Amino acid sequence: MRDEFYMARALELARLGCFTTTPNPNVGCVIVRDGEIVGEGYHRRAGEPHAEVHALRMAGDKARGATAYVTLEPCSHHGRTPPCCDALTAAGVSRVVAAMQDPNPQVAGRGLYRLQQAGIDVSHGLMMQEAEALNRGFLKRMRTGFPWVQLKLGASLDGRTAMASGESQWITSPEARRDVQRLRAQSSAILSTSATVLADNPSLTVRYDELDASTRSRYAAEDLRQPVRIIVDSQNRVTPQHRLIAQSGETWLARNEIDAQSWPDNVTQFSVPRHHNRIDLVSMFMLLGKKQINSVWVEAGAQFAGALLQAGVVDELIVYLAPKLLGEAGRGLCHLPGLERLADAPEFTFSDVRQVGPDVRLTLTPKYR
Ligand code: AOF
Ligand code: ZN
Repeated sequence: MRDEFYMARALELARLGCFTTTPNPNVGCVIVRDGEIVGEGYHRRAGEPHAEVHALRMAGDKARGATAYVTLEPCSHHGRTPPCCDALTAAGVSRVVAAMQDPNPQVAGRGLYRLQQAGIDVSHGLMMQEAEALNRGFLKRMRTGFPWVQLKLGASLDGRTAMASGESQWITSPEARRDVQRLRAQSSAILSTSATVLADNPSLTVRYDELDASTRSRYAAEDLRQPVRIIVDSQNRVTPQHRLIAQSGETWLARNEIDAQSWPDNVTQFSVPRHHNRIDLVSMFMLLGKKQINSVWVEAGAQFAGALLQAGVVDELIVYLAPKLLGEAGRGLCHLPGLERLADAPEFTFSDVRQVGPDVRLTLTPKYR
């Protein structure tokens, strides 16, 4: 019970890094001696000290004989920073409780093994589900090479995204849009398509003053990070004049062929193999994984939403439903060409349902067959 209390605190600390650590995971650490928390820390940004180092610095001499609770196996490699398992050993910690192993092939059990070899009492698996939920993107990328993909959709009660005329702005509420800002801010990248860029000319940024107050209390304005904007643009239709090109942070254009125009320094084109004259989505996500993108937040139209689902690359669907009816002439949520039999209809399970302002947010997991 005590162990769970301290691990819950370590998880809470780890969450403070959820807007800033990418491509690194969120990790928290609590050091306890004689029932007293003597050190605490979390990983804030790649290149900065790991959670354990912050906690050990705070604990100082009190780390000797103490228990360290960490939400992820302490690292054993020299990355941007030296191995945490050595730091814990040098500080004289006598017990380490990890919520889960680090699937990073550079660590993968070696951190725990080396602590054990140093005579430290080591265990793992405490509150593992919570620890998994903390780092869906990092863990999926380390295990499979692919990023974690969330597809956002917004619709009326009858599943319409726009009137027949295409008029679509503000179907969902300001509260839903604030929620989207927070989820964008937690993602490594925001992905959209040239069709959306040409139709709406969006900026696809995180706007600090549009985040809700509780998020702002955990995420300082000076730490604001712009997720990479990724645009699927197989026909090279995006131009340097589109609004997102002028935004701070990076923009990556996924294209079949790279053009010779001059683009600002923060814009990169990358070439992706073709699939039926379009971008091959599986290859693209694999490339994004190689580029250390942990998680992708997709905001696009019905065509692309359908293509992602049919390619089987969606990990989670986030649907905001507004309590309005747009009628039968309105445009549908998802374009699924070739779907004729009910038996072939994509199916999902609800993992969360909650009200956001006047709207409802549904979180669903696809059932891939
Ligand atoms: C830990 N504690 O707080 C974090 C860990 O480049 P580096 O040195 O920052 O190493 C990054 C890797 O270290 C990352 O891929 C993951 O395996 C692990 N992250 N480990 O012991 C931490 N952030
Ligand atoms: Zn480390």
